[in-house]
Amino acid sequence: MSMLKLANEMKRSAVSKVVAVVLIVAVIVVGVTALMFSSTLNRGLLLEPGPEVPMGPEPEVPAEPEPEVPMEGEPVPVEPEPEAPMEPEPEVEPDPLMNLVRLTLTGRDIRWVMNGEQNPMIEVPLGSVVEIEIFNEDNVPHQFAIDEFGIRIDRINSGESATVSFIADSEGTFRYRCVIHPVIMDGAIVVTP
Ligand SMILES: [Cu+2]
Repeated sequence: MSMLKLANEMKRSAVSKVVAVVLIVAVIVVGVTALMFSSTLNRGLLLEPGPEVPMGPEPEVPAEPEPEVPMEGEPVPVEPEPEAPMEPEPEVEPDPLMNLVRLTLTGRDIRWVMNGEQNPMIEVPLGSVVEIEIFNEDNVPHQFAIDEFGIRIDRINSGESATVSFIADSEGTFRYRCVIHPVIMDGAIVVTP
């Protein structure tokens, strides 16, 4: 082999070596770059929010209506109680236990007549309410009176009538009469116990 050939061979060998080194370096660079890129990618993946895990829609908690708490100092409205209907006060009525005696007395022939009897004796229980309806069939006026019970009604003219009532609250025998004809229109009322 000539010297030139050898030189060429050496030169070719050197070139080969350089190419090899360059290739190696290139591979290293590419590899490192790839690693760095990978690392960056991983970091990025780590940092970036992962794929969203599909979460079911959050169950809506129904908001409980807050009980209305009256503010302090605020007047609490008080519902007015329904007014009880006013009951009318019962009118004072006569004691139902009280005995009511209804009588009819007629002035006829200048006498007091009851059931055909002239100037009859009238008996009533003590404490009874005595109601006497008086008719005047005579042509003259009559005037009924019982002094002990303070009764003296107005004159009853011919053909007219009147009613007198009183409580027989005294026991005994009393005189009833006509003020105008006291002698012949005179009877007794007996209040019995
Ligand atoms: Cu008379």
